Amino acid sequence: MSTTATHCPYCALQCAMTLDPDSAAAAAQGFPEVRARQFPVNGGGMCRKGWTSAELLAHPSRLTAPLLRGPDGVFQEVSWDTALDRMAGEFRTAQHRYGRDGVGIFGGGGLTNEKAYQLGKFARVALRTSRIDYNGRFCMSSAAAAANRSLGADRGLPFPVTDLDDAHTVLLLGSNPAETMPPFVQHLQHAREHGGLIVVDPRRSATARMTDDDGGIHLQPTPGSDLVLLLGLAHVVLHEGLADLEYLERRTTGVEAFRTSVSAWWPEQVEQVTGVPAERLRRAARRLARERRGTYVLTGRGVEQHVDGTDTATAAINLALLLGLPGAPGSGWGTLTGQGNGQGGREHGQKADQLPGYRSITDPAARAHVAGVWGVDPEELPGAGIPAVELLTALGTEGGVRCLWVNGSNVVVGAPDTAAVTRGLQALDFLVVCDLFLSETAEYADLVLPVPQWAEEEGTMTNLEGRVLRRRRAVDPPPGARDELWIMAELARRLEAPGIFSPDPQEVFAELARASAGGTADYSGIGWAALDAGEACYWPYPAGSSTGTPRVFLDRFGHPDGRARLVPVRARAAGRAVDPSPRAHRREPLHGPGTLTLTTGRYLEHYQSGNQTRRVASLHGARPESRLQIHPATAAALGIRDGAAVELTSARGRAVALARLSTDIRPDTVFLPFHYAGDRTANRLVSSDAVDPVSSMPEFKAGAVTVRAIDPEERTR
Ligand SMILES: Nc1nc2c(c(=O)[nH]1)N[C@H]1C(S)=C(S)[C@@H](COP(=O)(O)OP(=O)(O)OC[C@H]3O[C@@H](n4cnc5c(=O)[nH]c(N)nc54)[C@H](O)[C@@H]3O)O[C@H]1N2
Ligand SMILES: Nc1nc2c(c(=O)[nH]1)N[C@H]1C(S)=C(S)[C@@H](COP(=O)(O)OP(=O)(O)OC[C@H]3O[C@@H](n4cnc5c(=O)[nH]c(N)nc54)[C@H](O)[C@@H]3O)O[C@H]1N2
Ligand code: SF4
Ligand SMILES: [Mo]
Repeated sequence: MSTTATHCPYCALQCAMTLDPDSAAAAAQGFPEVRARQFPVNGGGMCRKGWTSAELLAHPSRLTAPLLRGPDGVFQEVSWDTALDRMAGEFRTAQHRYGRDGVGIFGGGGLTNEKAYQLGKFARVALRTSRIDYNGRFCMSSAAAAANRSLGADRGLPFPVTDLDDAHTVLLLGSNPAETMPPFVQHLQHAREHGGLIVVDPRRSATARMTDDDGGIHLQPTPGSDLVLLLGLAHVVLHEGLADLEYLERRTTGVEAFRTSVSAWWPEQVEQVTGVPAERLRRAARRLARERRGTYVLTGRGVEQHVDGTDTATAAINLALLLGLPGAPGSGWGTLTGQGNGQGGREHGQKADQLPGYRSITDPAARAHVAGVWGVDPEELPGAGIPAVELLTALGTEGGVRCLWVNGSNVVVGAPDTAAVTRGLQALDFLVVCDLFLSETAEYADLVLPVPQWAEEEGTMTNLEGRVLRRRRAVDPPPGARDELWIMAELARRLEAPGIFSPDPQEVFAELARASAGGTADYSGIGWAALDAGEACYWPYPAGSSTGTPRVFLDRFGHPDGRARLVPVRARAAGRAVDPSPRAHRREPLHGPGTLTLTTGRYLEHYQSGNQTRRVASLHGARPESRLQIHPATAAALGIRDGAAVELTSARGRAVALARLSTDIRPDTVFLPFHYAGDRTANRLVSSDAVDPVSSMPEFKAGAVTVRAIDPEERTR
């Protein structure tokens, strides 16, 4: 009777679920019963994380009161008034001392649209700081930059997921949905049965294994060489006359410069750089070009989280354009968005250079429009801030942020070079963290504020298809928790901020819709009533529209001339251009002798920094340890046995893990999950020195490490 229809708290698939707090099972377990609900994206399925998500609602280590660090360094529970007075006071002091940019905000792609929007507004209007960015910078920024540059708009999947149900050929680049979005795999079934699943991954991942039967193709390049692989696929398509010339003529610009840019990349040259056999590459290209309708190109973090991630994502779009896929019925290009609200979270102003509706903060017309909605003078809005890596590396320094509010991220585990991040957090004058649990980041805070969880709040989320969904409250939050909209309203009052900061999510959504009007991500026609009625609200959904836009780009691309751009991109290794000439066709070794390439990623059972899933008993039980996936031949050469303790060392630091020998990985590559804390943290090894020049994405997927067996005693907690 009292069941609530909502969506999973975790990833961007946003599987539909029903929560029942009153069933017999709920009474027995002490938290709501979770049931999967029929919905197009999940087809009634869910993964283990979704099934166990409600366990955290009643978790004993939930934060239930504001915690202020006392002079003795110990957290003490304080009242909300004390906490907010202090927070507002610290903001004021830091801005008085260091200027407006002395205060910064770090948001997250898991926040509802309302919270993400209000956070961006709070930064620009209440604090007037430019220093705001968020963890989506580590996630979707390369794919977003590429889509904006090539297609003029960034909606992760520009078509409904269910369009894939009819696909006969799907190229999946650096994406492992069998572990990262298990119910999504049902949409690949048709392609799989037709021998058309092509997976590009240096590991024989759970997804790559799906190509084993039915004649699919697994291409296993060395990490970070995907750009070359894509140039090679484009070369074959052009050389063999398989490009869709009519489409290129009608819908794109730049084809001639593009042709020149790939001309040297014969499959044999590509093989030298990537290790992918030339014939397999040709086979993949021919399969992709077989029939336009039913063919899709999709990317994931494996190709995007690199210093050349934007160019690699661009190369994937270029290939799709050559084949005539984007915006053509029954075919397309897309990227699989990651976090629960990774799509909506990148549209409404958490990003350093952005205003709501996917507008640019440097565009005078956008500033005027949004300032009008906010009731402030456009002159008062700050300019563009700095991206996450820069923001985090300058914490506590001259000219850097001195007082930081982290809301929806666990940077001590999820950000690159965690030792440097930790030093930065310690150098701050004041750190506030809002979270559900005392995360590794919150442990460094001066003030920790407890917020409600997904099933305790109302709001909206935008899933990986750009479809806006309702998140609904099924149970009350713990008495001491307060949601961020209320927190921002209280702070705005204390800071005497202009404009309105409503604590009511429905009011905030209505304002967001107005602020987004006329922007790329236009929500102005979406009302909560339509969302509650279960309508499929895909953006752009301008006021007056009755359907929104399930498929963008059908008639035109987002650029003013309506055409897509073929953007020529060049292959680089470690910052140096790769020479495709036959004489120099070996790629410069990325790393010195004795080093292995470290790539990082995910386990099915854990979510991101693990702050949530490491607390779920059955998930922790299934994956209690970080395991280094290493090829048996490599392990043998290093004297490493299966299950042995190992230490990884990079230029940045060291981390420990247990070895898992597996022939599913290239001998030159090792894989580590990034879900673990302390000395297991993979990001202790990841550098923040080099970032993608366009997106500021760090290199998460191709680092240089040495590995050695260690005495189990050395593997301390
Ligand atoms: N279980 C689980 N699911 C999740 C999440 C989670 O933490 N846990 N997080 C969510 C989020 S935020 C995101 S962004 C998505 C991410 O979803 P995915 O993109 O699927 O996740 P990853 O495991 O990071 O990377 C995918 C694959 O890329 C491969 N790879 C590594 N380096 C390279 C390379 O250089 N080239 C190529 N071609 N492949 C490479 C890895 O071996 C891995 O199998 O997952 C979402 N879903
Ligand atoms: N080495 C390596 N590093 C990576 C990646 C990789 O592949 N390899 N992937 C990157 C990617 S794709 C991503 S998305 C990032 C994620 O990086 P993180 O930001 O570290 O990810 P989460 O663990 O999701 O952190 C979210 C935090 O917010 C809390 N939280 C949840 N809901 C709410 C809410 O409503 N309000 C508030 N205030 N807090 C909430 C959670 O408890 C958690 O502590 O990691 C990146 N880091
Ligand atoms: S696939 Fe994603 S949305 Fe679906 S149940 Fe798993 S974590 Fe939740
Ligand atoms: Mo992500």
